Amino acid sequence: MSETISKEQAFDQKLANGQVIEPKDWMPERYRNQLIRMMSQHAHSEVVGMLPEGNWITRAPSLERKLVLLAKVQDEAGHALYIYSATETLGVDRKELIDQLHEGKAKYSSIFNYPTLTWADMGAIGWLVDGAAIVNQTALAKCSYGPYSRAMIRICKEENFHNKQGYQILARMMQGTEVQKKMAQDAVNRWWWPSLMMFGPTDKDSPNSADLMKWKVKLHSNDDLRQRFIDRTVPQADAIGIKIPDPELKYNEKTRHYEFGQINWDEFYSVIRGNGPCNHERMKARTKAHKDGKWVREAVEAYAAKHFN
Ligand code: BYC
Repeated sequence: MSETISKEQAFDQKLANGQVIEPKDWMPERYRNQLIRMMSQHAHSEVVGMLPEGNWITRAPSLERKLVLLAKVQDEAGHALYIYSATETLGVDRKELIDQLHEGKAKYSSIFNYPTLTWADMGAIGWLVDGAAIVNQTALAKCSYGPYSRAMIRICKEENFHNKQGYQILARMMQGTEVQKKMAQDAVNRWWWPSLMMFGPTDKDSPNSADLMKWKVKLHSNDDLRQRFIDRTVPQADAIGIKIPDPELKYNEKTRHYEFGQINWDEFYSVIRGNGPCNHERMKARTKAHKDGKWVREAVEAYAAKHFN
């Protein structure tokens, strides 16, 4: 005799069986809204994330470096498009999400509110920022929402290229002159702590984690992923002679993890509330780009109306 189960029970059972939720499946409103929040923030981060690196395209030190950086920044635009599309499968309009960003109502990753002062920052961003993103996104590639997890699989492949090109920039600089070595170290000194903040507040201060973990959107906590990033990154720093700017960093033979110093959470909250070094500049550049791109959107719409309707 088949037992009828409620929509909620069917949803819970799917999650318990490790099945993926697809757009047409029933889902609790809170699951939908949490995904819209997190995925749209992620898409916005990819868009705003183009600005600090885009700033260096015209100043790349060689044609080869310029080509690589151009390709990387274009990849970030692509990531935003995949994630906006995935978010739209939840029944929300992309324009609405983008308006929220421009009106300062939506968040984007804290990391992109720091300035890129030298060429070595391109190395530090690729190595540390994309490195942190890979750790976070490799986990999200197995999350419970199908369109998001599939977008992550492709994005992670590209992030690996980004990560390697950043590491290679720094490795090369560390084999160069004293000035180049100093520049590479200075970039890491400035990007290390903000990269650790990318994983979000500590588990005890993370209001969204309980729901997201219950629903298997997050498979690991903020602190677990941060630790994973540190454990894989410190040996990479050692290999090229970069010093991690944390006097308390030490390897614990028993736990087989690195112990690390205090993250400045006051700085993190100040940045996400809009008071980081470049928040204002980033939003100004983004809203200007949107305004300047109006004719392109109109042309695309006119073309689509003529040829596809
Ligand atoms: N920055 O409860 P929590 C890239 C907010 S782009 C700003 O732990 P959650 C790249 C959080 O939103 C990669 N805000 O939140 C691109 C929440 O506020 P609301 C970006 C942050 O969602 C170009 C509040 O703090 N990656 O790789 O459970 C060039 C409490 O936090 C941050 C993603 O977006 C932050 N760092 O966990 C190069 C990954 N952290 O919304 C590279 C997807 C926390 O309640 N997102 N907040 O007002 C996630 O995995 C999760 O959303 C987070 C936060 C781990 C970031």
